[in-house]
Amino acid sequence: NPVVADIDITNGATNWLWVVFAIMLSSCVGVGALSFTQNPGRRAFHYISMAILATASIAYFCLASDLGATPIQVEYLRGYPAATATRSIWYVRYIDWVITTPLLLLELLLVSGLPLSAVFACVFADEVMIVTGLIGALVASSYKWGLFAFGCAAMLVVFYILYVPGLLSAKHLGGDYYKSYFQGALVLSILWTLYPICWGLAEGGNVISPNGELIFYSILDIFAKPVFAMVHLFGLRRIDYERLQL
Ligand code: RET
Repeated sequence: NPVVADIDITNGATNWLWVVFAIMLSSCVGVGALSFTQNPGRRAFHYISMAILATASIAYFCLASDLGATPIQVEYLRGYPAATATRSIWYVRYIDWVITTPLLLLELLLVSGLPLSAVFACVFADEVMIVTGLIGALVASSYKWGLFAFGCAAMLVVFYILYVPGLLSAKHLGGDYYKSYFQGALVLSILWTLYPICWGLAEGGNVISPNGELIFYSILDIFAKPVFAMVHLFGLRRIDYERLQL
């Protein structure tokens, strides 16, 4: 097998990654400041958002400093079907996701009024999704697609809980709760669906370069973390919090 250049060169995306780091850190501080405009009893969602944004800041610090990647043998390289090469797999992003995606779900599900058992079921499916994605990314053979399939099935379980029992329960809480919850669930599910697409093109199929992958995921992360936090926090201004168990 001919050896072609390893596709782990990520120069050039680095400045952009520092920009994303700054966006995450300043949003974290911004949400903290915003929390002071609310009564202490209405700050739980700000604190969850701050935890998410703090985790993302550290993850982007690692990405921008070229930490948290490992070379993995590539099975298929576009243009070089029989080539031997490695690709940088940024495992650090999965460490971020395994912490932040359950918190994002918690932020949303706390508005649904679902019982703790349903919240845990959803968080469990979410963890299956992230961990299978990580293992799949670290596997060189095409068994990675089996892990990817488990991950996608787990994401469907998450969406089922959000849209079936979640919506029903939010409806019981009342119109304003329902509006905030539905808006959050819609934004979240549209954005989350784009992550496995990026995975398939990057870690999975090696169709896009690691630079392209860093840009793709980082734009998604900006929408899924700071932008989602803002949309959700402003959406919550219309509810009275009295029916929530925080
Ligand atoms: C993977 C691959 C396995 C199949 C699926 C995936 C979905 C990942 C998602 C990640 C969301 C991350 C967020 C980060 C925070 O900003 C693991 C890529 C379904 C949905 C929201």
